[in-house]
Amino acid sequence: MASLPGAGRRLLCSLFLCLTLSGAARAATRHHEWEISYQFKSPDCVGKLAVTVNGQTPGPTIRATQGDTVVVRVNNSLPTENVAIHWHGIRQIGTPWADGTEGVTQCPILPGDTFTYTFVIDRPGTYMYHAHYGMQRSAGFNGMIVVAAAAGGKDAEPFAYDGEHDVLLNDWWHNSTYEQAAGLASVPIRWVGEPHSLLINGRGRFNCSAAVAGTCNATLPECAAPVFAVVPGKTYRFRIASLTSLSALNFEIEGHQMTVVEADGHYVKPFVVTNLNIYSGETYSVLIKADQDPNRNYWLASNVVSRKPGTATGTAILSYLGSQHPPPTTPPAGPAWNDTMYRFRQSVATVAHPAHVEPPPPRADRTILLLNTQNTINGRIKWALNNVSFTLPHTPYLVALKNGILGAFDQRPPPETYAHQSYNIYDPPPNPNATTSDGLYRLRFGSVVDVVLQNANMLDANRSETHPWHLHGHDFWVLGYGIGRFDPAVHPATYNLKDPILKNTVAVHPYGWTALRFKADNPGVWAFHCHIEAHFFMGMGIVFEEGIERVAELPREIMGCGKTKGGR
Ligand SMILES: *[C@@H]1O[C@H](CO)[C@@H](O)[C@H](O)[C@H]1NC(C)=O
Ligand SMILES: *[C@@H]1O[C@H](CO)[C@@H](O)[C@H](O)[C@H]1NC(C)=O
Ligand SMILES: *[C@@H]1O[C@H](CO)[C@@H](O)[C@H](O)[C@H]1NC(C)=O
Ligand SMILES: *[C@@H]1O[C@H](CO)[C@@H](O)[C@H](O)[C@H]1NC(C)=O
Ligand SMILES: *[C@@H]1O[C@H](CO)[C@@H](O)[C@H](O)[C@H]1NC(C)=O
Ligand SMILES: *[C@@H]1O[C@H](CO)[C@@H](O)[C@H](O)[C@H]1NC(C)=O
Ligand SMILES: *[C@@H]1O[C@H](CO)[C@@H](O)[C@H](O)[C@H]1NC(C)=O
Ligand SMILES: *[C@@H]1O[C@H](CO)[C@@H](O)[C@H](O)[C@H]1NC(C)=O
Ligand SMILES: [Cu+2]
Repeated sequence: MASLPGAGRRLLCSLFLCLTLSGAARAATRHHEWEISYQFKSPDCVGKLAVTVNGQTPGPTIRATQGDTVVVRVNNSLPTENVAIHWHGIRQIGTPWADGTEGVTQCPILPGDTFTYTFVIDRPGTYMYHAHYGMQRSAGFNGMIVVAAAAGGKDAEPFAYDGEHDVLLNDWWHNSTYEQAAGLASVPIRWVGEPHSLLINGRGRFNCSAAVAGTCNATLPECAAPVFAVVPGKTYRFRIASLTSLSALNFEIEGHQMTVVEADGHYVKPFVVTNLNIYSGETYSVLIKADQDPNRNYWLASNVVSRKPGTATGTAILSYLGSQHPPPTTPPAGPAWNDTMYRFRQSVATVAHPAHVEPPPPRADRTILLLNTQNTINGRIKWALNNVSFTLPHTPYLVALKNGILGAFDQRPPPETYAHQSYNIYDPPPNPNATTSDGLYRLRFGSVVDVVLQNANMLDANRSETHPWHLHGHDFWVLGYGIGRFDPAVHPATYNLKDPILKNTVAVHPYGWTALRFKADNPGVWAFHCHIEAHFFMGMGIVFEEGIERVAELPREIMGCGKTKGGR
């Protein structure tokens, strides 16, 4: 790896930080030791078991500088549960085995086992990490990765600020993830419903009079509102990340306009909003100026949009006073939850910063159209792409493909398109029966791939949800959005090929479509899926392989489950 110390370089080491110095270039190796365990927590004042990193939920923020190598040694101290950790937004160039996607890039880390993730962070920006095993993410296993730009490099920020705050948004249920997962797989489905609370940096506030007696304590410091201190007249960068399991959110800072400057690690042509829509798996940076009356505090608020809300506003305090004193107002309730066009406009407005445009290749070598539908299979509710609901194999694709293990997954590739001229996206599926598959799409190395995600009606009449799609191992150019039926003969002519933003997660709006382009130039096997925890669990994902022959020898630690070479 480029940033490991080489001959002729000086190595400076403290306990957890080594610096490699060679001329002006400076890359550090940042070591972390993580113990994953269950702990009793009360993030919203209601006690519950949570999966924690070194006793915390959210876990510690990883801070690094572009070019650094991050080493995380993980001890799985969960007594009866596997673990895998995904580094969301980090492309894992040269280290596809460190992507942390159970079933795709590695076997799960067993209880009592230790596993070390080592990867280079090649770009500045705001990223996240979270569990990628079953529905474990929603048990509290999540955190942020904040990467500074290399000093004086070409990726230096095209904006200035005086201070910085990190905001991790989430939703939270009192039901265990086991109850939730078993409920989703039940016939009939037992749906957990809207979140009990919305969390900001792991804190929320449930109304204790609605809780089971003895489970809720509103005066616990653990669930006190987070406080973000500001000094009048200064400009702050807020890094905002969402790892919700279900909810699309709208975020605002009462009385303060926000200038959007970064999305998923890429600089945005600045635009001003009073409310920011943020979908699970996305990150944004906004700048705010502390220019309001400094004799009071203001609310930070997150509200559910896109689904009919059943959860109180998530709140925190913007403090001019340096105190926890609650603002004198009621927290803002956000925009109308069903105003799709308002959210659509923000999506369209998010384009690359003029000084940081990376033009996409002018045309694609291959186009995959994916119809997103809700379906039934043997009476169970599922999600499917082109009528195929995804299941994870027991042998990780990366291991099966690299080591030539036969019969580990369905060798038939899933369909590349659907009857796009005749399918009525506004009606429930006329025949909702779909099939399951663990087949994957194999991409020619270096080819340019377009994916168009077409949203449709769910099983219930007149309902279509927002799906935030996340691609591992790449950023994609967001070429266009539409509402209605995508027509391959018409809409590609409307694509933004001039200054599209690069992202790793993008919304597909209700009854809408979203078109993406990426280059299949990162050897490995990469998941592409809806970032709603329940939707991926119910089959809403696919997998791409590219350049497997270029992947270096796999570390043995990722193997050992499912079929093994020479084994059964
Ligand atoms: C992880 O496990 C190893 C081996 O059992 C142990 O030496 C180390 O202290 C543990 N680290 C943490 C953070 O628990
Ligand atoms: C969630 O917990 C509540 C209260 O214990 C229970 O009534 C409900 O059935 C649970 N939901 C699921 C999906 O398990
Ligand atoms: C909490 O719930 C109780 C009972 O349902 C209700 O009377 C009260 O207004 C609620 N408080 C808040 C702050 O929502
Ligand atoms: C609630 O939490 C506070 C602060 O930790 C503590 O002093 C109090 O005893 C708790 N109340 C109950 C009923 O446990
Ligand atoms: C949103 O829902 C309300 C009723 O809850 C309805 O009056 C309104 O027309 C809807 N708005 C849109 C944009 O669909
Ligand atoms: C869907 O599949 C079920 C069996 O799981 C079958 O009973 C039902 O008739 C099928 N529905 C249609 C419309 O084909
Ligand atoms: C899905 O499969 C069912 C059953 O084979 C079929 O009737 C239906 O038309 C298919 N739907 C789509 C969108 O291809
Ligand atoms: C769905 O919407 C259409 C058109 O607005 C309406 O005619 C129909 O009654 C609605 N169906 C249901 C089940 O609400
Ligand atoms: Cu979804």
